[in-house]
This record gives sequence, C-alpha cells and structure tokens, in this order.
Amino acid sequence: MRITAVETVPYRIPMRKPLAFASGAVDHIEHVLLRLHTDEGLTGCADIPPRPYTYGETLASVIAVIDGVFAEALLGADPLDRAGIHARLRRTVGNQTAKGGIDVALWDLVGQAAGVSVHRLLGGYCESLAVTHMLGFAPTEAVVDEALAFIDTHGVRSFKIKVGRRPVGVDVDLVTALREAVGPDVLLYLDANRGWTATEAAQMLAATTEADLRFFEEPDDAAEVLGRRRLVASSPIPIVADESAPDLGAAAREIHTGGASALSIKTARTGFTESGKILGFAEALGLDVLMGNQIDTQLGSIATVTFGAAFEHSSRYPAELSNFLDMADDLAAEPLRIVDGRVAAPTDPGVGTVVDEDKLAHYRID
Ligand code: MUC
Ligand code: MG
Repeated sequence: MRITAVETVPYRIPMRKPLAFASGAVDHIEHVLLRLHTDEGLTGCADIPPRPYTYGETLASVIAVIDGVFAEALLGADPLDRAGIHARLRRTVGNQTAKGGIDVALWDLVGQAAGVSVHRLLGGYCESLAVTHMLGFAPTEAVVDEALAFIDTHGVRSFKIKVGRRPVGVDVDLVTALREAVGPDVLLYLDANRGWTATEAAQMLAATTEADLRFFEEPDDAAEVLGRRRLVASSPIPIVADESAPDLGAAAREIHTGGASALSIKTARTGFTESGKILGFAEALGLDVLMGNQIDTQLGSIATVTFGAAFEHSSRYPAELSNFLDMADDLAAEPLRIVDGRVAAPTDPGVGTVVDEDKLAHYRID
C-alpha cells in the first residue's frame, strides 16, 4: 500500500459555549482535517487542533508544514513504514500537532488494512473510559451549575477545574464551592495553564487542603525552573506536566529535573506512537498519567479513547473526553456518546473516525 495524496482541509465550527483558561480562550474551532489517501482506496484520517498559545502552531502553519514539508515524506511511502516516516518528520523541529495528526492518520490506515480497530491493535485493555469534564473560567455559580448538570445528564464524576486567576482567592472560593456542591466522592483536580507564580500556586494548595484535590496541572511556568522544583518538592499532590512536556524528550527532562511528578498525554500532539513511549516511561517510573484534552472535537476525542482505553496504565483515571459538547457541531458521521459517565472505544477497523461529507462541505473554509 502506498500513500498517493495528502489532503489538508481547514474548517471552522463555532463553540456553543466558549472555553476560557489562563493561557487563552477558544470561541470557535478552527482545525485541520488531515486525510491520507492510498492506492488501495483506503483513507487515513485525523483531526489537527492548532493551539498557538500552547505550541505556537496556527491553522496556516499546520497546513504549510504538512503540504510544504511533511508531504514529501508521506507521498509514495507505505503507511506500515511508520518508523521510517517518523524519522523523516523528526528532521523538522516543533509542529507538534501536525506530527501527532500524521501519526493518528497512519495508524488509521494500518488498522483499516488489517481489518482491526486501532484500539485493539495497540493493546485493547478495556472497552471504555470514565470521563473527566474540563470546566473553563466563569463565575463560581455558573461553574457549579455546569458541574452539577454534567453529573445529572451524563453521569460524569470527575472534573478538571481551570484556575490561575488573580487574586488567588477567586479560585480558592470556586474550588471550595465546587467541592461542597458535588460532595466528597467526585474527583477534582486543577489546571492553571501557567497562570500563577510558584508562590501563588503554593498559596492555592495551602488554602484548599480541605477540598481533596487529586492533581495540579501546570500551576506555574515550568521554564522558571527553581520555582517549579520547589513547588513539586513541597506539593502534597502530583504536579502534572501538560504543555511543558509536549513530547517524549520534554517529558523525560521535566520528570528527571524535578519539574513535574505526573504527565498529561494528548494524542493530538504525540499521536499513538510517541504517546505509547511516554506511557511506558511513566509506567516504569510509577508516575500517574492523565489522558488530556486539546479542546478536542469528537474526531479528536475518538483518538484519545482509542489510545487511553488500550492500556492499563492510561485507563486508571477518568480521561478528558467531553469538551466536544461545548462545540456547536462536529464532523463525525456518528456522534460520540457519553453513557453513564463513560465513552466507549471504537470497534470498527482503524481509528473509527468517519467524516460526514456534507458537514465538511458546509464548514470548510478553503
Ligand atoms: C489543557 O489541558 O490545558 C488548553 C490549552 C491547551 O493546550 O489545552 C487545553 C486544555
Ligand atoms: Mg492542561
């Protein structure tokens, strides 16, 4: 099998409920649908979310690097030669979600060619994952209402709370109110997206000891190394590296230099291949792993559950799989469903990302 065409389609879908956090805000989805066509009539597909505030990529840069640089390594290649293709992609630094998307689309082809779901090809550990919902910035009452509605409507029992606002007391009050509203059995953790200093983050931890928080993601800027190390060493809960560990090398460096004590894995940026290496690294060191959300569409979330449910170590905690519900629509032909707080891994051959062509025609912006 050979790749005969590389298709990059930019599209735009508004958010039903915009999502704001310390490093940015999303009020519409502007993603790239990547499709790798082959001489055997199979098409590998992936959703690519440019996030300038996290990786420096834009809609235009994702398309430019794939069409102008990466296509050369893909055209004429056998999708089963993934390691060879990746060796060529690695010659270009950065461009994290463009590379992640290519890996997902290659695996989609491999799964379709084998007639097996990629979830099973990777490991097939469990059939579904429990869901964490990510709560963006809003007044306390609105955040509490959103969490209670997710518990009632979707059976979700885990929330990642976006924090990092000033003064710190605003978020202390939010977390306290949320714990009181949801009761003791719901899992709560924080993500400050580098919004605070290490000192402010330590104040937050000290002021919320009663709230039984489980993790604290990117409390401050990991590049301020000594502040971060002090925080990691003194924190009673794991400090999770997300944007400070966007690839395997960064994950290893952050853990070994004391910049983090747990890892977020996002298939949007490390695909399945590099995500697997990060997972093995974390497992060997006894580090907790969270399956993260890159403000993913249904197509992106399908990739997350495909990987997360494939391994024991990535399915220990609820995965961030629900923020597609903030979007007004999606390209997925079959809607992704949350049932009793869980999302099932696809069973069809490949990744299971089937695109609705009418919707693509409607939302494409090229
Ligand atoms: C998250 O976990 O940080 C917001 C920015 C980004 O890169 O991902 C989202 C969610
Ligand atoms: Mg994060």
